[in-house]
Amino acid sequence: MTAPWTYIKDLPSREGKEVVIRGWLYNMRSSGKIHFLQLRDGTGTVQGVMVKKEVSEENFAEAKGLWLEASVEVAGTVRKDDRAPSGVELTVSSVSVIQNPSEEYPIGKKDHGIDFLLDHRHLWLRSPRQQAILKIREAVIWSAREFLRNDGYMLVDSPIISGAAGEGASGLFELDYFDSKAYLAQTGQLYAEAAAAAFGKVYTLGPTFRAEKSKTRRHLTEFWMLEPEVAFFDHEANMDLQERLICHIVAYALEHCRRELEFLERDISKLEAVKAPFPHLQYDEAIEMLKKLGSDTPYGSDLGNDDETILTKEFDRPVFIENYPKKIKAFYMKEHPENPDLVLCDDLLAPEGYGEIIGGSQREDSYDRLLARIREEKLPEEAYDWYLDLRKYGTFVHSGFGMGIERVVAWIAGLQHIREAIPWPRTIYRVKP
Ligand code: NSS
Repeated sequence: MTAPWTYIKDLPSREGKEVVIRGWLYNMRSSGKIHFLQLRDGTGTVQGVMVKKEVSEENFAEAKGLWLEASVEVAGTVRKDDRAPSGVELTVSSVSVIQNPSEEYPIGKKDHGIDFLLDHRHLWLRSPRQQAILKIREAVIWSAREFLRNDGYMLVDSPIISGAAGEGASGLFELDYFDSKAYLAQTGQLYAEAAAAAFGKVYTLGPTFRAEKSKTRRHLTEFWMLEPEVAFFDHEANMDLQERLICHIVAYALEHCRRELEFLERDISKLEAVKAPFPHLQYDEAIEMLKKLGSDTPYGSDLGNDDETILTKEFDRPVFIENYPKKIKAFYMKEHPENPDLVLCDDLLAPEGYGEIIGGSQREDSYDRLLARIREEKLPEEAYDWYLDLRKYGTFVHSGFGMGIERVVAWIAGLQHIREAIPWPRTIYRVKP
């Protein structure tokens, strides 16, 4: 009888047992009498020790001819080994080759340029660094959803093909939609607002698209956004939710992704400092502070990328910037009750130079003022008739925000560039693979 197929992560509990593992050869060393096979199966890695005199001659020779990334089924006995990271290794009794590549694996040990690696993203995903990052991404999404669900939020999916711009007319991907035009969603927000009137506490989660020509380490043309929207939450309650959500995500990553964070050499003490309460700056205070830090961004302009970098290096935890001038923000934001030139909104900026991870606001709930804003911005009124209906039939104070998944992952994982925070990055010059 053949030994049972076992995942590498489960090997420590199978000491002394015979097992079969299925996976790939990611490295090999050989002394002539012993092959050291480095094996991985997606759940972990283990060293297989194949001793010439303990296996058949043909099988030993066959193993020697394996190229990196050969797919294999390896039978052996699990042995305790204190030097191994997982505490075990595998004494190999046989290697059965599923497929041996006929040429050398393109990603070697030498340093490859970023374009080469991105061209080979389909293979690059197999590297330990990319696996660590994508596990952190999965943990970010999972922990956010867990937090929201436990707090009574319902996931309501929003469409990707839409007839109206969610964030203003610039940066829209337009597509031919039979006899008319449609757009790829820039945000699920407007739909989340409608859902909030049905379910109270909701969120959307999905890919969003921006035809932005920004070639920065913070911008993708396709990125994932988590967007809570809450009935009867004002601006203050909205920021409180953001703070609690971010604290939960960071705490979850510290608890469940410690190995990945250590592998990435993330300074964990910096993440441990992320505790409520987060500091708050009003927009004008942020501009003043930036001036002192050497920025020449004038009052009335949005913060630039460099502004976000220098400002957030001053903080050890995320910082809220509140109440921006109306003229640089989206049409749906509620006017500030004490200053009609401002809107009730916030951006949450991650520390250590990372910058904006969340943009949120209280929404304009007056039909007349919202219509006036749509006209002011010269947006096509007929595309927003359904959105205006929300203010016609039982309008309500409500607020929400969008958290950029890749921005949060890049910050938590300590990445230089957002492109590694998504399996298949889409940027101005890249739609393949
Ligand atoms: O444009 S946002 O600031 N806000 C919205 O889209 C609102 N409609 C969200 C809402 O209130 N429901 O984008 C929100 C976040 C922003 O803070 C970033 O974290 C992320 O989305 N974001 C991006 N990530 C990657 N690449 C690009 N281009 C990008 N744009 C925004």
